[in-house]
Amino acid sequence: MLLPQLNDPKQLKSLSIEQLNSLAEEIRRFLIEKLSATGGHLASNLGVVELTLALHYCYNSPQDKFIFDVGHQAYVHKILTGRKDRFDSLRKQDGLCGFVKRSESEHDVWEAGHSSTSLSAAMGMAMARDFKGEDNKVVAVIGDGALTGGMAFEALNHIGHERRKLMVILNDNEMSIAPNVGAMHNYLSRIRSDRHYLRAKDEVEGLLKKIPAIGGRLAKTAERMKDRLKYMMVPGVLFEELGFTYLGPVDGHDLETMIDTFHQADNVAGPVLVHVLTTKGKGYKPAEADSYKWHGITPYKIESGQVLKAVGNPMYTEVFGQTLIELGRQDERLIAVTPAMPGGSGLFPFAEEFPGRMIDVGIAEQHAATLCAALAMEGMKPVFAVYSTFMQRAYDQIVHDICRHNANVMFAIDRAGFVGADGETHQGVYDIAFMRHIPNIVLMMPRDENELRHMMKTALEYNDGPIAYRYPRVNGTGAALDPELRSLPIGSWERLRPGDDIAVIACGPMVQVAEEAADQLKREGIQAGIVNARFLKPLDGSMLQSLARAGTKLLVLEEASQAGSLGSAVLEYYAGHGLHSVSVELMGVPDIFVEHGSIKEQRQLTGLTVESVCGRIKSMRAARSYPYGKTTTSS
Ligand SMILES: Cc1ncc(C[n+]2csc(CCOP(=O)(O)OP(=O)(O)O)c2C)c(N)n1
Repeated sequence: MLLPQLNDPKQLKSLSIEQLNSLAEEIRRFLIEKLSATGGHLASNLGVVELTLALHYCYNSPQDKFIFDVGHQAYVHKILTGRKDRFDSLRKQDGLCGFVKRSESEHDVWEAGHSSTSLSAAMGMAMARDFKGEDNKVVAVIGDGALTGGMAFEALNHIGHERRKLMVILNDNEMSIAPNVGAMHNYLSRIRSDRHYLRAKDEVEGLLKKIPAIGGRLAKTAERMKDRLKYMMVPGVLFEELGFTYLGPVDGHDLETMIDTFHQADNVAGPVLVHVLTTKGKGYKPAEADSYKWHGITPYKIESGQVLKAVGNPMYTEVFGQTLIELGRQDERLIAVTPAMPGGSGLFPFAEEFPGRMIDVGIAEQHAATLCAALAMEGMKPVFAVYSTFMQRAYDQIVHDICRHNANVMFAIDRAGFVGADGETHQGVYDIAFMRHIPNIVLMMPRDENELRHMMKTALEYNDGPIAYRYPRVNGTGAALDPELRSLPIGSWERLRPGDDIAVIACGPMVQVAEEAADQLKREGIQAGIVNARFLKPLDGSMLQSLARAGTKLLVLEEASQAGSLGSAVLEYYAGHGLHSVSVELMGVPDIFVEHGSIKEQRQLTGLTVESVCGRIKSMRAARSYPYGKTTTSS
């Protein structure tokens, strides 16, 4: 056993290829066992065991910089850099992060979570190195999925132009989370499958030079023929034309070849792209057979591969997916657009019923947004199905192409609120703040899955511009689902409970938290009102006016960044209407990045719990009010 003694990647350098291979097997067993208890990104990590070993064998981390795109495939790197003993805490509160994390280790030099940033980061580090006159290596590891992201293309363009020394390892396993899509993917597949035609570029050029020169017009034709031949025979010529030296494709599970290829890459002066072919899920049969399912997995039984899932009400995502089918039957203009998350967004059943009406554009949120704008302007009914966190990428396209055009795009914003184990890079807590100030858009959030269905109907029938519904990554409340879908009046809130002199204005799952708090307070003789702020934009002005007239103290409760979200909107409303004496307090996500843990823990950490709401309401009742949420406890 080599793994138990391994604490520093330098130890790898004295190992033979044979030993490295047996270490690879130990690491696989370790991953399969540890993740069976914690869950995590198993398939991606099983695929990069040899690749990561070869990197640490050939280079000297942390002087040499390894940048992992997305950062979900860095478990092996963590094991090799002294963190194997912390794997029981993977993705748990205060435990090992599921992504690269600089505070964990000096070997973690670049953090991510969102894809396609690694090449820009590598370029920045290579430039800084050159400016400082240093000579360390910079290596970016990017998957074929992450390569579909626009940022990656922007960086390739720049790197190829600058021609600085850096290495890009393209980890090609043909999968994004779902099977990879796109023309680049098709190109890589051709390289994979046409391997018997492949020759090194020099060899092909040498061959072509042997064709005797001829004069005149014939020569031009011959030159064109030579170019064609080169394109047919040289693998990766596209990357060569972009300014990279292309090496590969190499078998990403053959350590010896990979190490040789890395040494070869070291002798190249400018940027090198090493194309590595790997099998996602390598070494664990269930994961190899269905790497989509095993990309990110919950705990499982090792022998059977049976996944242990908590039972509960259907998730909001599932209700969305099913309801979209109902709506798709009603309106054949409805199409769903996903940036590489067809499964996570619950769209597979829709795609099955309506082949051709679910469009996976790859990891391309910006493109997806603008595509939706154009589809809408030509009379289609696009639903942009996107996670709140990844939508951040498309902010400009939402402003410039969707909202400015007032295009009839529907947004299905999934994972709105805390997301749990994926942690700070994935929290869906900013979209209210970065959407609600954009002219033309309507923003909704349902308090339960039944209301989500009505919101989806509302969105489909709304023809006055962009409209979004956002929903959380949790199980539904178990609410009965109305068979008939209806449109909600735009901007209408719902008064769920009357109160004495205090009311909670809440949205989404926080409505349930408010209800539980109100139940608890009722037992203590306090009647707290509850308002379901189901429209985050426009607000329900008449409800806000009537609350103000009644002198009700207000607590705005939301699982979204306190700065700029619903609470801010309410304060702006009262300020804008000269209602300066209304007492408003805010409970939302404070000004911090909330790390990995369970959603429950994340709510506890930020005070979005029944207990905290009860405490706040009591203190509000005991306080003398001042305008704009300032309060002071009466003596
Ligand atoms: C901007 C952005 N959109 C979507 C995702 C969700 N996502 C995480 S990993 C992944 C697939 C990455 O595929 P690839 O780079 O090939 O890595 P693999 O897991 O196959 O090794 C996707 C779509 C993301 N992390 N960032």
